[in-house]
Amino acid sequence: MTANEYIKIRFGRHMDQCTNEEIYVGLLEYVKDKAKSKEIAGGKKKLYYISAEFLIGKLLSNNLINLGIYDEVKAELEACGKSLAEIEEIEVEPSLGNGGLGRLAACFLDSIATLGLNGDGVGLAYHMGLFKQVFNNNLQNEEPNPWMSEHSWMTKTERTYQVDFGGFNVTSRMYDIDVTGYDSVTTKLHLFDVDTVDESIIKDGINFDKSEFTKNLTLFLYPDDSDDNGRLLRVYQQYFMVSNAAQLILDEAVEKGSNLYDLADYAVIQINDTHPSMVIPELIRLLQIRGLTMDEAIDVVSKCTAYTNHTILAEALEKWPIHFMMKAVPQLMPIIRELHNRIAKKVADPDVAIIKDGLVHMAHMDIHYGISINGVAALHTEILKETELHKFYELYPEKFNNKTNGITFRRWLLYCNPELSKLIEELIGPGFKKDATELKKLEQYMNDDAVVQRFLDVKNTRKTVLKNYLAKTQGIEIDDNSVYDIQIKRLHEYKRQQMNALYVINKYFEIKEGKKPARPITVIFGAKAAPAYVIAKDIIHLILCLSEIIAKDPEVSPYLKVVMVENYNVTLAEKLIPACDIHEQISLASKEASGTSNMKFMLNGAVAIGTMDGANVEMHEFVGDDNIYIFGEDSDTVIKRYADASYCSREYYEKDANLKKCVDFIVSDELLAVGQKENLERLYNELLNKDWFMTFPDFKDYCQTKEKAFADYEDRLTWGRKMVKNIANAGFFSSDRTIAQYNADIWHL
Ligand code: CJB
Repeated sequence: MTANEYIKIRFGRHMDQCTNEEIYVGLLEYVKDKAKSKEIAGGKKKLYYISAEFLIGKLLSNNLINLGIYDEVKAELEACGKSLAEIEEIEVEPSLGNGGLGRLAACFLDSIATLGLNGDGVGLAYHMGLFKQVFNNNLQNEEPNPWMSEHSWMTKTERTYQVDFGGFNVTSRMYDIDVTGYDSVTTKLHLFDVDTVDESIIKDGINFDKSEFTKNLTLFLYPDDSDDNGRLLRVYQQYFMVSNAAQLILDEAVEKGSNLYDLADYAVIQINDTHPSMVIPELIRLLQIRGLTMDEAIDVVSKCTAYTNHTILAEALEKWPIHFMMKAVPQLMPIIRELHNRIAKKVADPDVAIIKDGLVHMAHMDIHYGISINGVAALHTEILKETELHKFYELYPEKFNNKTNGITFRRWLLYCNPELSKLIEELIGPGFKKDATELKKLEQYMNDDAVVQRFLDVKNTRKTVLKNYLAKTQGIEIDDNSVYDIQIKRLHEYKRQQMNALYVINKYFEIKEGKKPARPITVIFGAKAAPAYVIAKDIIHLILCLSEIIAKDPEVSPYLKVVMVENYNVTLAEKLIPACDIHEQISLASKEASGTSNMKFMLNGAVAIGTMDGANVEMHEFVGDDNIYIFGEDSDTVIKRYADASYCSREYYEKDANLKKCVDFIVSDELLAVGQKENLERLYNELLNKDWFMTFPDFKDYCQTKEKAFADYEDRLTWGRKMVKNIANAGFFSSDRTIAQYNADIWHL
């Protein structure tokens, strides 16, 4: 049945008589039906990918592509004067993630289904998602980001569980979202929720009564944790997620014939960062209830779980105070103590203990009681082994392994850049859609000027698409003849948006002094700051203030434009990435575990300016010095600087007159005229007295390297060759490769 026929039955009218809303609902149901027909019984063993975040993005087009009906449906719509792009606008993007970790989980689900593996995602259905970012007076404000609606990709299931917390319990319900593989099977993302959640308790932005846990449990992702009730709520959320997951895992295993002693033959659990770590004691607890002894339960669970580390930043390696755990999940503490004691008996070193100084170290539990620990890029895994988790590596060298991240080429090439996808297909055939390494064949065209020109033409088309999109959706005007220099990622000091802002200031001065760039530059930022992360919000404030004063300055504005897109999300990324010329991957070396936007940009023919950090290192290896702009100190130097505590930002500031001038501009009259004194002074002082992520030592090299990139950009064909080289070498970064490696080394499905 065609979409048109389906809609006719559903609404009693032909598509051309339906409203866009009706067509959207019709297509949604049509796709769900098609997806259902591709569900498989599944093998004996199943992967459960548990994650606090699944940043899935809009699903309509992605599903149409994966089901192989995109062109057909698009043509049907066009035949009755409708456009798929307009229909897509009706869909609300679910905001179930924050950044790379959540988007990675979504890419992984796509690849799991595409490879036909028996694996599901498990997470939570946050009613208001993360938050919606709104700018007022050059400041970030937070608002709820509702996305659930009557007609939804989520399907209510009959599966409900009881989850007991200290002092109260709730009944959960499971909702499913179909995950369609590309020309393959359908798997599931299971999202748990509670009926008692009450959206009306949200007042004034994203504030709500944090003590009403049955009403607020699944309201928001990452609720503010700056006070005790907020932190407690996060523990409740995590336990709610894993208790549901554990009950589901055991039930499904038993349904398939497990006697529970052989659970590892039926289930493997990937713990995505430490948020789902409590699944270990929870499974042990449930197995004991089902008749196993403590020894047996620990033995069984230790064969089933694997942990992925996504960061070496201490703030993200969760440690929960015992008194929180006693209050929230008292039933788990005796088990955690037992797990701790068993390790303590074998290894005296407190650095590897599960409980230390009144805190439960979630990652330590994952490492001692799991089968695998992996980092997410080669450098990151080496740093884990050599530095951050060295003592664990000495204990369990065989458990450590690397799985360099990847991205799904369906969303990040076929869907978001149809023009590029078509050109590639014309040149090397359709094989790259299933086997990304075939992109390498593009290298044969690097010296064919006519072909290289076509890549440049596609880029120009996409730059105009972005220009029109930003004008329409955000009221932002940009010049599509300028160089698009883009940094989009969570706002965090280690990612160093502040260094990019200092570069903007540097350029502002240069232009004022008469040194005009060969071509106008558009610097685009997109980033949300965690609501309680004060300095991150100050950096957003600085960028928005810079944007305003530059736009108002007739001397500078013809040559430089600064844009901060509002509420950066997957939908915006899909427009920004294909249009980008130069992408910023400028984290302090050692701190960005991998990065995944770097891979998306590379695939879409943008050239990186980056430090030797995360997956940039592997990208550099593939494309060579001429096709990526590397700058800055390397991770060894940085790690040493931290170790000997020798860094003093003020020394750099005093020594480098240009740096000083740029930093001082943050608190200049010009900026204070459009910005808030408190915010700008706080940021200025932070940089001058701390600069914890060492922007000053890299600043000069950064500016010089950017100048080189802008100069090179003017030789258009040479630049085009760099683009082709990047696209041709992006194949390694397909999440199909990453998932095949997880399966071969860890899951064994
Ligand atoms: N990451 O997005 C997050 N959130 C965290 O709390 C910790 C790490 C990111 O995970 C990505 C996927 O592995 C990495 O590419 C990225 O470097 C890391 O910051």
